[in-house]
Amino acid sequence: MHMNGKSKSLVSPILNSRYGGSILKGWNGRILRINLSKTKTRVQPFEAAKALAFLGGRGLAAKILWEETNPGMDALSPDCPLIFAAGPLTGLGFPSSGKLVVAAKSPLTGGYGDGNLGSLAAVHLRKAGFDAVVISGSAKKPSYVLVINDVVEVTDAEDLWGTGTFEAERKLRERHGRNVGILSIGPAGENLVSYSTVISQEGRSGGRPGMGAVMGSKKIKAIVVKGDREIPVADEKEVKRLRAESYGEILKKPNYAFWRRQGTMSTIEWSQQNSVLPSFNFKEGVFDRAEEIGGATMEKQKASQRGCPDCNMICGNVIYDADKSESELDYENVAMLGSNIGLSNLKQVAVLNRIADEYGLDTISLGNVIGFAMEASERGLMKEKLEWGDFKAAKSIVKDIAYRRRLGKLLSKGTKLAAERLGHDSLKWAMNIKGLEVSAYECHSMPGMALAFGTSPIGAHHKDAWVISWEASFGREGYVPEKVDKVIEFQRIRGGMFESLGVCRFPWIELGFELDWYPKFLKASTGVSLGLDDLFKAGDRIYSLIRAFWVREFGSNWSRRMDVPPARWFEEPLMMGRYKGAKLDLQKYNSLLDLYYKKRGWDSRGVPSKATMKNLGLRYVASELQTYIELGPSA
Ligand code: PTT
Ligand code: SF4
Repeated sequence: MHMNGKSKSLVSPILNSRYGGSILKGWNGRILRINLSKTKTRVQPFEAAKALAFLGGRGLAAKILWEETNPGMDALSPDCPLIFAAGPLTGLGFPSSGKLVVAAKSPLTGGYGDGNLGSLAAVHLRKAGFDAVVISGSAKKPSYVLVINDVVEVTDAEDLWGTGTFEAERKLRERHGRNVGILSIGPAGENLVSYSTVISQEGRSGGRPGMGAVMGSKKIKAIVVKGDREIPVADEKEVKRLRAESYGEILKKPNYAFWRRQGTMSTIEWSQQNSVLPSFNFKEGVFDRAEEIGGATMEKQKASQRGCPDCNMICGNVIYDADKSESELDYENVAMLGSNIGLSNLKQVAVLNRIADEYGLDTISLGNVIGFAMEASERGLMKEKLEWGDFKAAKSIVKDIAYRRRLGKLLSKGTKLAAERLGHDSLKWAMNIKGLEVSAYECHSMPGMALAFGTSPIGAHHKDAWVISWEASFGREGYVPEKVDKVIEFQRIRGGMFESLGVCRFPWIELGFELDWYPKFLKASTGVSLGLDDLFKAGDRIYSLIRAFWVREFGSNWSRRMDVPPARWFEEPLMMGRYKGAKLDLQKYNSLLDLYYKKRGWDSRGVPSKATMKNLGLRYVASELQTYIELGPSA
């Protein structure tokens, strides 16, 4: 093993390899456990029954968090585990399968938190023989974890602490070679900013609800992983055949060429046309200078393209920013750090985006807190002067947030806490749900998307149910049952299946790559025949388990109000654009929420009933949950 001469190993390097692995193929059947406080590593089996019920990725992470946390635990305490979980399709070379989930109790929301990122680390983790790595305890001093197949070390990282993620990754590559996977945190994670994330490959970020801070609280700067083993599969010939055929199928999709040119960036134009581009802290859904930050403008400046491993749709578009550095753009980043704060110079937006990656801050929450501060300043609620679109001020706030100083200290805890401190009516326009800031879709006239945000398992994130483009064509302003069905359908596919199999959802959502491929991939690699319905049922199981986690955390403070979006969307109509005058109706939103609960088998508080949990094989969850809150027998 290659090691830096100056590094010191803090943990016995040889793993206890007593567990040979899964009786099923496809899964490794092994979870790497690292306890930093006890300086111990071990391999825990990931049993077949658990794998079949929870698949991997988010499902596995939710199960571990349910079992290994107690309600009320400080998310940043050493006992709270930090989980990196790949899925059974990760690392097998299927299209867009280089993904993993990073999960922990969230220091931002106090509930379940996770994120999904594409990284070589996902592929290497699986090839090192693991399905997941779970880190608990805390190192005594800054360290990084090095996993090379079965050899694990926790190594001194004092020379890396304080560096940005790009520099840390560069240095670690110099030390361990180009062909390793690296996940790191920046100063924001080290300083425990509540929405700090884990970064990889200078432009992949995961774990919006503060997974970076959880890693920082354990004093872990980075995880470096290298694996060169074959993952055992059930039918090697079929895996090879499916791989070749499916990549070819993606190339044939009509939207492929355009996607390669613009990736997610064309959503700026789409959102503007549909009056859902968040502008001026979600006050409006149109931005008069949207064109300047749109996909077409990006294309003219595009310098190169990057992506996750094992993907022929690579979608990270790189431009040179105003500081002449490379910055990888995506829709959410540009909307939140552009129109939402009134900034229309793409190169300046790209600077904010790049430094967010270097400090390791989530761009969505960042665009929200900056927008919130600009609005507070405009209303005269704080002494700092912050004009809409002021790039210089925004840039210095980003740094202050990462180091938690001056105004950045208040903003480093997210909009909910900032509004609670600021007072007046600011909670109404602190754009978060359950404490997680809303991602870049304005919902004054989109009740279905508002419901998707309201019922997302991590707080207001779009990844589980991006129903907005369907809703725009279906009939946007109606409060009809079809919208509830669509939210649940998408949550099953995106939030359940994709998050747990370890694959990217873009081939399906952006190009129409058929869902039927995934059961085929799973059968060939694991030998197990799980149809889409089985995968959706696993999704429902995972959803109810995560909901139980939230309810257990909040106990008698849990309320359905936690599934309701901020007051701005209900009380302040849009003042501009085609949908001028539009706002959501609270009573009607609540009737959609009631129907959603009913269809999920949750009661009128949004708590899964005993019967629902029993049907999903979660009887043990119900037994425990009812020691915290009374459960209804049926919904
Ligand atoms: C994701 C969220 C998103 S969703 C974006 S852009 W998007 C923002 N990206 C950030 C970033 O970049 N830097 C940063 N400092 N903060 C950022 N915050 C925001 O984080 C990403 C792609 C994208 S680009 C999306 S939609 C899809 N997301 C997937 C998902 O969630 N699951 C899945 N199975 N497949 C997905 N495919 C797509 O992946 P979070 P990535 Mg991200 C720089 O992590 O916490 O889930 O928040 O993963 O590897 O960067 O790929 O218009
Ligand atoms: Fe990553 Fe984009 Fe490929 Fe998805 S489509 S795996 S986000 S590069």
